[in-house]
Amino acid sequence: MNTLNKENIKSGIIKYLKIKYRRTLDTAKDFELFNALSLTLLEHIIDEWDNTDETYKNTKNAYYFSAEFLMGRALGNNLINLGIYDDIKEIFDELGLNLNAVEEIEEDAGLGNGGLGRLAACFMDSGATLEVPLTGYGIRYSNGLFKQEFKDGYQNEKADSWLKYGDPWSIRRDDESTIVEFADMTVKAVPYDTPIIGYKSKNINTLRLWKCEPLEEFNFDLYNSQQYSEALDLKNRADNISRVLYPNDTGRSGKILRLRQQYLLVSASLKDIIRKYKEQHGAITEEFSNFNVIQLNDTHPVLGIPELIRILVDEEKLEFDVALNICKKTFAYTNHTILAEALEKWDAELFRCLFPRILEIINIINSIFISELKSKGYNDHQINEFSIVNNFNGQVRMANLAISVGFAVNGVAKLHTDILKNSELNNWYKLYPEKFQNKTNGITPRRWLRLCNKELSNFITELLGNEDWVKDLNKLSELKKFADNNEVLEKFLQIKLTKKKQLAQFIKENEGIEIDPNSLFDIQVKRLHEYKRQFLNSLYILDLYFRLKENPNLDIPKCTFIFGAKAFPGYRRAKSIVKFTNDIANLINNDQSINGKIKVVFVKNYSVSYAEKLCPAADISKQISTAGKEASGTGNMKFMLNGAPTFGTLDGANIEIVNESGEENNFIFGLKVNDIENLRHCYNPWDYFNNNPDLRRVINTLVDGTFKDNLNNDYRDLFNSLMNEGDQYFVLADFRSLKDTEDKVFEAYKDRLAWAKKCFLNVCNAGNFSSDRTIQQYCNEIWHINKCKNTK
Ligand code: 26V
Repeated sequence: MNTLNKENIKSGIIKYLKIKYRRTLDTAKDFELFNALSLTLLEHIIDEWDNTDETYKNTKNAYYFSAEFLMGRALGNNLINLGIYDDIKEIFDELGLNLNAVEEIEEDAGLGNGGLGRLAACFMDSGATLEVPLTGYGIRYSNGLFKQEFKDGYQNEKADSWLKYGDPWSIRRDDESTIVEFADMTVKAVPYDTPIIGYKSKNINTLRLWKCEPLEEFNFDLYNSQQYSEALDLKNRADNISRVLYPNDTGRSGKILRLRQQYLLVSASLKDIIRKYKEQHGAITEEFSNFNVIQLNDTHPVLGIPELIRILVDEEKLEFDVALNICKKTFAYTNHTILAEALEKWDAELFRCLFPRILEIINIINSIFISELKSKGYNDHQINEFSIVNNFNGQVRMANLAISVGFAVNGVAKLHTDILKNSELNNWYKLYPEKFQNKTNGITPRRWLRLCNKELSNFITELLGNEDWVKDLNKLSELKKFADNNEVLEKFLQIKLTKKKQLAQFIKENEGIEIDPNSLFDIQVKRLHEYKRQFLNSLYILDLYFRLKENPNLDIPKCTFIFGAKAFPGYRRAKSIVKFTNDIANLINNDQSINGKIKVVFVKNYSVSYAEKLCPAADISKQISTAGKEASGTGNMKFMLNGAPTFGTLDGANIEIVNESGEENNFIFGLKVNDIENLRHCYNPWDYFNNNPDLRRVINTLVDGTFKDNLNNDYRDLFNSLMNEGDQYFVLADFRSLKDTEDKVFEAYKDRLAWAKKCFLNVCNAGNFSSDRTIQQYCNEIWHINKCKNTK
């Protein structure tokens, strides 16, 4: 560390308050302190950042291409990783300032939708901590994921303005801007670099995000001839490209914007990589892939494949087959979902309008690929399944492009990879068995324990005698020897209560609802989707409420059910589930007759920073997706690491979680993948409806007027999804099993110490779910890159 001590931190803060805001310490606002402190720290790491770049120059580098990086807040995490959190806290205390308030003023960088974007952020942290040359490339959306509000129980979306207090950690690098050409417009991609600080390491990696701008601020000629709006129109068209994360892409204009984003990302990033390569190595040859490997985070950046060929052939004058060979050794692809509707397919016609040369290249790749298939003896039907361009409707299938050219394809949890190999992508697996790999996801222990649960972190450090576990999470298994130590378990429970009190306070301030920290906190937070089955959870809670009303002496502990979820703005059913859950919460929370025995809170605007408050406070982590549908899940890992048993189906990474921590320390229920396969042919939700009066009672509330939906048939539609459209996600089939398993939770929760032991053993066994382990596997098995320590 470049001489960071109390004095120069203080003087740094004072200096930046003065030059940025004309303020002094006693008049500074929290956001001004946030910026001044951030700039002070940035100034101190710049040299190490430069040195890290130097260190990586002559070695193989990995690039993570991702349309999403869900970074959350930077300040607290950077303080932890720099190892100076406590020092800064002391300085702030001495100055009579509130560090916590300054941390809380920071807006989340919400440049992602959910798991896929957050995984990218965790990977960045692990890359720097493991000291590997890993750079992230993405888009600097001016507006990230929408802000969620509720009105009459319905979700409303507001624009997110994460930049309102500035973005002190990023540096705009105008000098490294690149030009990106579309058929109908040429724009400038300006890089903004954010340092990724390795935990207690001198390696500072880079996240480079592109902002799209016009080549000229405005067209002077137009302006001069007083065509003001035309002059600005060109600027707006360019600005729009990086304006907002995932525009609604149902219409043609939305699709075009989304494609422009994808092309901007890959074209600018590849030109950047090539510029650096040529500075080091001169002209491009097949050697390129000995120095560069690109991980495609889902299909969103797959246009990078034809774009690299275009650059190599058209600009660097390589032969097509050489360029294609380079691509075959450079790109690897990660699949994050088996849901067909999420696999990208684009009309070739859109490609023709935006980048005809890219379409031409895709067609050439495809014809080479098809002749290979022919020579291997595949028939026309099989070939059309593999084909990058769909023969019948002319659509370009991005996953097919990625798998046919890329050298590796990976799933994100064991079950997910098996499903890809054995069913979804079985034809591809038979064609290229050597390409398929599994890389079970992970989470960074820095943000998801060390930062968000300092109380538990300190206790773990005290028990283990050092902080090595933060960098080597498998060390948590050494805690197992305390699993029967009542004193340790009591202290562990005390910490859980502290975190629950903190969350209760936050919920009171933000949601206006009082919850009892001594009640059981059952938490389900994640994106809202039918397959994740928040609906099943809501129906269960409603049933519990009805039973409680019938029998006020029902033997259950006091419970608080917490939801957090954003629904895609255009996903009607997901939005109806938000409304239904809010209506249930309203009904239950306002019914004095149940004495507050159960409460339901749907927190608004669930985000990374909200997750940091929720995960440490959970008694139960709800992970109840239809088996086979959740590729991995990573929230499940965050809860486990903070000591909450998983209440879940055998799906995604839940399976590995339970394998590590034991079925006896979790609550597994419901249909398994096999059961679902067998049941699918003969499934009739009405059988369950007719045979289970409790289930019938709650489902009927959707159509009997118990709840009102502004007369727009939202509830009727939800009813239909279950009863008249075959209940695709097996909500009815799993209802009874969920209920029986909830009863087991209530029973187990009665024995405080036995409960504490279950929770504690989850912490002990969470080591495998560090993203450090995941990234090490990517390094060893896909990227073939080595640790490269910055020693300067
Ligand atoms: C996207 C969409 C968009 C349109 C509406 C339907 C739909 C359904 C699913 C998705 C998911 C896109 C990819 C994604 O975020 N996958 C998540 O990746 C995580 C990291 O690997 C993984 O833990 C989650 O299980 C997986 O859902």
